[in-house]
Amino acid sequence: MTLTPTLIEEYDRAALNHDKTETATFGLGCFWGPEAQFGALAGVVRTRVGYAGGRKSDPTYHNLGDHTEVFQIEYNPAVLSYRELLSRVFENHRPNYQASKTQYQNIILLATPEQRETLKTFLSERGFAADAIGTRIERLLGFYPAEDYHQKHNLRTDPTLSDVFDDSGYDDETVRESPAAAKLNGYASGHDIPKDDHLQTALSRTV
Ligand code: MHO
Repeated sequence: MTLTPTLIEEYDRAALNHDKTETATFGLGCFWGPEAQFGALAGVVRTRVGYAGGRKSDPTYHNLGDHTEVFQIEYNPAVLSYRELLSRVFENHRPNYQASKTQYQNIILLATPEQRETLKTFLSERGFAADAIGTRIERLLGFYPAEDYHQKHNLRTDPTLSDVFDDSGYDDETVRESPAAAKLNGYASGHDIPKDDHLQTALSRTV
């Protein structure tokens, strides 16, 4: 089996039948890396990158105002919990440090009271006081998707993978919202993707 447009389309169609997903939003520096890393995880269905945490309306990469680069993941809570996501977020940054540039700050953007509760418990178990760490913790008030060329950035720079999406006739928005693209973006960045995944099988037989 090789990676084909049909395989990608079938993978994405199957993802539509997933149980309800939940959405989590974090900032951990330049958004390209964490979008790929978290996109590779089992249970993550979709990813996108964007700008949040500030007040400026309609920010763009070159006119960001007070916003921060963030990544947003849609995940299946039956497979992956918000708590597990928090564990990974804390493996991926130093809570006692903060970037001086707002663009690259570490930030946890809470979307629901449940997320707030889970974070509170998580922090107290780790011995952190929410107001004593450098990591920003705020309510998610808005999310502005970043420009298309930032979405699935690593996938886009790998023609052997991105050509398959072109052959499927996917436009930029479809790539942004594609579950297959989230996984393959992780793969393109050197992350393992789930072993029981048809995409992984296709890839392991092409290389
Ligand atoms: N301009 C930097 C960071 C990009 S990130 C989307 C680079 O090319 O690596 O801020």
